[in-house]
Amino acid sequence: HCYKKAFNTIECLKNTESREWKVSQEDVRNYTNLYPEVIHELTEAAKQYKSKEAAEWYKKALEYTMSVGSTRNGLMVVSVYKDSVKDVQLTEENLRLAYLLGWCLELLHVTILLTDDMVDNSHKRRGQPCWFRVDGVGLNAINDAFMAENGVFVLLKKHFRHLDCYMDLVELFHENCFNSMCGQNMDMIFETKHVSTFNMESYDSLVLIKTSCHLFYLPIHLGLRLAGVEDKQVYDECAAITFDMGHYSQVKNDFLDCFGNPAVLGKVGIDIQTNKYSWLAVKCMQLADPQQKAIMEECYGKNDPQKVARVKKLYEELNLPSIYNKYEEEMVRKIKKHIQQAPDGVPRLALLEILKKNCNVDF
Ligand code: DMA
Ligand code: MG
Ligand code: MG
Ligand code: MG
Repeated sequence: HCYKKAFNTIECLKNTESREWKVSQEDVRNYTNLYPEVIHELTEAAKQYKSKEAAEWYKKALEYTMSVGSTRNGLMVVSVYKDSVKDVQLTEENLRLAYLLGWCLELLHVTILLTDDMVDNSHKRRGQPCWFRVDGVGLNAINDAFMAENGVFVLLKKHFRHLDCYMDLVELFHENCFNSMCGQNMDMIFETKHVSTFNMESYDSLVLIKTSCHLFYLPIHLGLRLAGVEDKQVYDECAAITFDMGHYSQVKNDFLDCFGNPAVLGKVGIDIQTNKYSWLAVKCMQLADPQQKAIMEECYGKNDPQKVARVKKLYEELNLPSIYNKYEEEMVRKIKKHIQQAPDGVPRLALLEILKKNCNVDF
């Protein structure tokens, strides 16, 4: 029920839907069609130095984690690119570069998800067991995450080296990967904090770095850079918008971890058991009276079904689902307004498209 309600915010965006989106069905098809080629190129790269077995393993890991259906992340790059260049520049060759850059982004995303699931001790991702839980994989997944990350630079070198923006693209990947990993590290450190110390200010700084950087800042800035945008104001404006998008997206992720339907999400939430610095826990501590705080202190972060159920019940007693819905509505409205009022040069249609699509899908 809550899950359904959380999606009602899409209503907020309905009146922008009539316009044509930047990403067409043809883009989705062309982008998806590149998948075998991307896998092939990466596998071939791994085959150098006569490492046939390693290449086969790499292929298996990539095919398992970089699903052909996960187009959302990569297509953000395409959307921004298409919205930032003149129509005459939309040649087959240029679009192909945008799709390839999208796949590079997906590869970095896979890197982060691979390590995230190990650190979070998760069970499922995108509807299947996490890669490290697959028979015979285990800690090899650490190496696979490095392989995925470095695959980004294999593809960049092969396809983008001749372009002026090559070094900027490389730097964007390096910087945002570094920032995201700092964020993941912070997430792990925050997990050891006592729930009585949870506060919104720390939550905001965590989310900015762990989610916004790779999920929104990177794809949007890659698209701008590939398009050759030089206006600093455009980059700054986009950065501000991506921070809010990241916040919105992580709060949603935290909410659904507890109140979402695992069958729809493709993963099972364990934020309560693992003492996560989740928006729900932070909000709960903000609103709780001393008695309710005591319940949290006793039950949060414990791997005990009864205690987990008690925390969930407390969240409901404090009306967190409806507070969440209000947060979501206000945030979507704020981001939408920010986009609409952004100066020319900012890819407004692409950003609205990203906002809309992000309402439907999780990581
Ligand atoms: C951080 O949040 C996510 C990433 C991928 C930086 P999380 O661990 O809550 O994500 P998820 O719920 O998808 O595991
Ligand atoms: Mg996780
Ligand atoms: Mg995590
Ligand atoms: Mg989560």
